[in-house]
Amino acid sequence: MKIYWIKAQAPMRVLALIKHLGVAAELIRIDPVTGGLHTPEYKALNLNRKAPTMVDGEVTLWESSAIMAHIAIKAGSDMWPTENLDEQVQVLRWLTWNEGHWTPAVGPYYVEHIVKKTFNMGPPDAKVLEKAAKNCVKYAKVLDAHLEGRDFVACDRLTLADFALASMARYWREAEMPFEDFPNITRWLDGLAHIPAWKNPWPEE
Ligand SMILES: N[C@@H](CCC(=O)N[C@@H](CS)C(=O)NCC(=O)O)C(=O)O
Repeated sequence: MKIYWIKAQAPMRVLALIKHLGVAAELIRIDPVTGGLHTPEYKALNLNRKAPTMVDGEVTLWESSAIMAHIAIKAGSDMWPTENLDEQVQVLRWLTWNEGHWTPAVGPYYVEHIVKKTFNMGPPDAKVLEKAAKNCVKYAKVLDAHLEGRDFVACDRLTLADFALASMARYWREAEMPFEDFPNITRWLDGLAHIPAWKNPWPEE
């Protein structure tokens, strides 16, 4: 299995999962700054020109949730439930919510404070952040209420939903996400930080 990755959050979920489950894979780092996502070879694998992309034998996949499901199935892990389909639907619900609501809600903070710094793209844009606050709080309320009395997002155990949702928010302090009034979210994020593969998802280089 080959995983093409850049140092950003969608690929990070996949890298963390691979490490957590001990799956053997060739991890190929791409430099987005020098056009690595726009080469003819990469576009032949992923016309979105985004990372991650997985190639496993005949299967080429993009979208981190789909890649994580493929890896979990292959590893026989119930982080993507395949025996109890009600559980699978619960995980799917949160993976979908992540793409549709959570990522757009917290993404601007992550991009302005973390991505720009990582790739030397200049200072955070205060106007973008000001505009983002209302949406972020709206969806943080949803997640915080759901996490009341829970340590994990779905199925009372670690699933792909935790890695997907937490990836955008793990640097909430540095990214200045307005989570001070959402103690269940910050407790959950701090709890995940105890998982070694989550704490250090990046490959040794
Ligand atoms: N929904 C996609 C998101 C893919 C995506 O947007 N990847 C970002 C990194 S988190 C990327 O490749 N950005 C590089 C660029 O847009 O040039 C997934 O989950 O895989």
